[in-house]
Amino acid sequence: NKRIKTISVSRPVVYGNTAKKMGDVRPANAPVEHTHVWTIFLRGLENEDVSYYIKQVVFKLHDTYPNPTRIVTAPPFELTETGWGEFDIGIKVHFVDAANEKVLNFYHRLRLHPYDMSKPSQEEIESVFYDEIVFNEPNERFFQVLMTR
Ligand code: SLL
Repeated sequence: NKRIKTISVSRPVVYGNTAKKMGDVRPANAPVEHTHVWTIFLRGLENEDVSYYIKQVVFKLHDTYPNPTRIVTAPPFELTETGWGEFDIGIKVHFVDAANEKVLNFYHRLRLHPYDMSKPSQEEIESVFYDEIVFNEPNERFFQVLMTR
C-alpha cells in the first residue's frame, strides 16, 4: 500500500456551532445556571456524507463539563450541549484506517452571543467556518476510497 508521491487530494469541510438561548423549554438535566443550548459539528459541504474517509471526531470541551472529551464515532459528527459560557473547543478528526493518516486538529471558539449588535434579536447564533483537508501523497488504498466520491 504505497504512497502516491505525485498526488494530493482535498476535501471540503464545514465546522462550527449553532446556539440558542433556552426559554422555558429546557432539557431535563440542564443545570439552572445554563442559559444556552448549542451544537458543535464538523460535516461535509452541503451536508455531504464524510464517513467514507472520516472514522471519528473527538470534541474536547471546557473542563467545567463532566467527561469533557466527547467521542463521536458515526455521522453526524456533532454534539449538542447546554451551558453558559464561550470557550475554545478542540476538534480532532480521525481518518479511516486505510488512510494511515495522523489525526487532524481544528479549533473552534464556541459562540453563544450575536456579534452583530445591529441584529440583537437574532434567534439562532451561528459561527461556521469552511476549510479544506488536503491529503498529500495518499496511499493507494486511501486514494481509491477518496475517488469513490
Ligand atoms: C468563561 N472562559 O469564563 C469561559 C469559560 C465555561 C463554560 C466558560 C458550563 C459547564 C457546566 C459552561 O458553560 N462552561 O456547567 O458543565 O466565560
